[in-house]
Amino acid sequence: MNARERYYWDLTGHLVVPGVLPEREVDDINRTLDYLIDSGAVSESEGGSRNSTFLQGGKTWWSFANLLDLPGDYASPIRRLLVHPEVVVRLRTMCGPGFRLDHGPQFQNARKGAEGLTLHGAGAPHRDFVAYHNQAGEMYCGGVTVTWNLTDCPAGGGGFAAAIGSHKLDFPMPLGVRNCDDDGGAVVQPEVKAGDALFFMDGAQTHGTHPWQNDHERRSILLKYASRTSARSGVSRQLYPPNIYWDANIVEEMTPAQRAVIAGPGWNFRSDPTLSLTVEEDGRVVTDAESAH
Ligand SMILES: O=C(O)CCC(=O)C(=O)O
Repeated sequence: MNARERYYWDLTGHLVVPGVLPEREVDDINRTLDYLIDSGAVSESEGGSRNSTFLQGGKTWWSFANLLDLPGDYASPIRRLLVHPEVVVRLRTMCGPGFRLDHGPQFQNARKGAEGLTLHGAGAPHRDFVAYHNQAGEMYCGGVTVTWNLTDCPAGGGGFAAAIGSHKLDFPMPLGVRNCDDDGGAVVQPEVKAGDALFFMDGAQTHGTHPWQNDHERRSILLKYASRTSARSGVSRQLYPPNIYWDANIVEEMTPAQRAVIAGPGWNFRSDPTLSLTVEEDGRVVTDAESAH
């Protein structure tokens, strides 16, 4: 990652690296995606424009959650993306050595008229598992997504959109930015070409999708990486139970509060009150599930 890229990444929260995949590799991946679409394995879903006027459109998204779960030859071009050297050199700087794939690779497609997706993620409120900071010349980001583009996304034609610098913000996101109806020029939808790799601070940067207006399909594959110490989603929910990490004799006699603190990492704990602790007025430490509040 050179000084120019570092500057742009730190300033904006995303980075387009042009021309990473040669045409031959783009074609290989497109063949895999053709197979996926022809076999009917993709699911059609709403884009998530909610009550936005700007983001409105048709229900014309196709998606597939885990492209590693494809038969033999179809998965090979996707596996190569996992540790592509152009990704590795940059993620070492962006997330620190030891970054990992948290979830994906997921396929995202849009056809002409496809609605957009409201913007989400932000520097504030602080969320440790995706937060960005920069100290003493070292950068650190809990969650970075690499989007591989298999078709062109001309600027202004729809696709990935982001609020520049929002990963450093300390103010709540205005509604006009979330729904793109009145973004005051804060949101950009950069040009990305087939074969380019787009990096963005997933969760720290405010980002989403502008409606797809191009005649050709959008085809993007998103790999959701995390720093080694950050567990965002993916399999983390299944890996919470303390008995995955500790022997049965250690876990068996423990109180629910003791079990909560030896459970595994992940951010989904917010929806599971048995995994977070609180101190009651009488000084007892209990899980939120047990708490009287
Ligand atoms: O690439 C896009 O259109 C945006 C994807 C997105 O919002 C996400 O992965 O959270």
